[in-house]
Amino acid sequence: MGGYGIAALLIAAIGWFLLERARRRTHPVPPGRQADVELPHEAEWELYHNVLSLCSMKTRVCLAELGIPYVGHHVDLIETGAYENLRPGLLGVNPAGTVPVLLHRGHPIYESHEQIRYAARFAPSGATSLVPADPEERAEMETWVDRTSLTNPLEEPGKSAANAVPGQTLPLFCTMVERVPLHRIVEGLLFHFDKRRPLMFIVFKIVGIERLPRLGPVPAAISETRGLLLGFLDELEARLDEKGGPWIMGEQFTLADVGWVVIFERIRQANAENVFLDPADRPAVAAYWARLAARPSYRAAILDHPHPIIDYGRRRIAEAKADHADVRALLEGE
Ligand SMILES: N[C@@H](CCC(=O)N[C@@H](CS)C(=O)NCC(=O)O)C(=O)O
Repeated sequence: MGGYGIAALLIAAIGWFLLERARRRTHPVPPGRQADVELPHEAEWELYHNVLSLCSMKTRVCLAELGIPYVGHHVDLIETGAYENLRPGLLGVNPAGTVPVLLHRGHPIYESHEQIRYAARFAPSGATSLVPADPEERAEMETWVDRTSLTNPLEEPGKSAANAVPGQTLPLFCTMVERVPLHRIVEGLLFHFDKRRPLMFIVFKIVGIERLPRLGPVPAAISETRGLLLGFLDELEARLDEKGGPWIMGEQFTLADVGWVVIFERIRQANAENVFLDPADRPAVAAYWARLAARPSYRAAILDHPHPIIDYGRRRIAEAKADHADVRALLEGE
């Protein structure tokens, strides 16, 4: 190919990239129900979600607890194999490019903590109430909902248990990404709104979990967030002891409990139950998790949404811990 041919190809590639970038441009969206946005829909309630995403799991648990039927649209994130969230389909539903998005009669509701509050408020009549009737108790419940709300885990890992848990998810990302082709991650490098994430996935794919203990700031992030998460679990243990359970607000199962299901589930997926959920360390928390996992909502929202890549990631972490003392020390804080 001559010089002209190469130049034409280069111009075409740049043109394609600029066009695609414009089509996939993201921007922040305000939280809550968007009264001025109405999207095509077939059911009263619809959910755009991902099997692994913490916030998606939370909204699914809430909908299951309320007995709200919904049409689900699964959206792959790179963790489960592709950047579907960066393609025009999902961007038309959420220009921020994230899941979950709950649709009620075609109006999107953004932010999972807003979605669970909204669903609890507008659930069909006859649904169990997930909010205490007493205003003081309601306000107290809100402080617990905040502890399981994901906001900005990179900048504020200590703000909530949900912000601390992504640090404990890094080893899971590192093993799951073994199953994700490199070119799919490169799509993120071109179009993701936060380039740090695809970069991290590429590095994880290249180095593998065995070299995680020597991977720049990663070990420090894992041990810092482990300490933070253990602090939140200590607080939860004290609360359950003080209230006598079975739930955070006492007898009533509320939105405060919904968020913990998915924190515990993430700990299970990351093969870290012995670090965080040992009954010898926190008996009330361990018993609480057993009660949560026995609820039908856990089956409907989590167990009924399996993905082979999650099981693979969990298994690989177990193998790496068994075979490499430094990986075990990093993940278990010995
Ligand atoms: N604060 C938002 C978080 C939304 C969010 O960041 N979702 C993640 C999954 S948990 C996502 O879609 N990430 C896509 C990506 O980073 O590529 C909520 O609670 O809904």
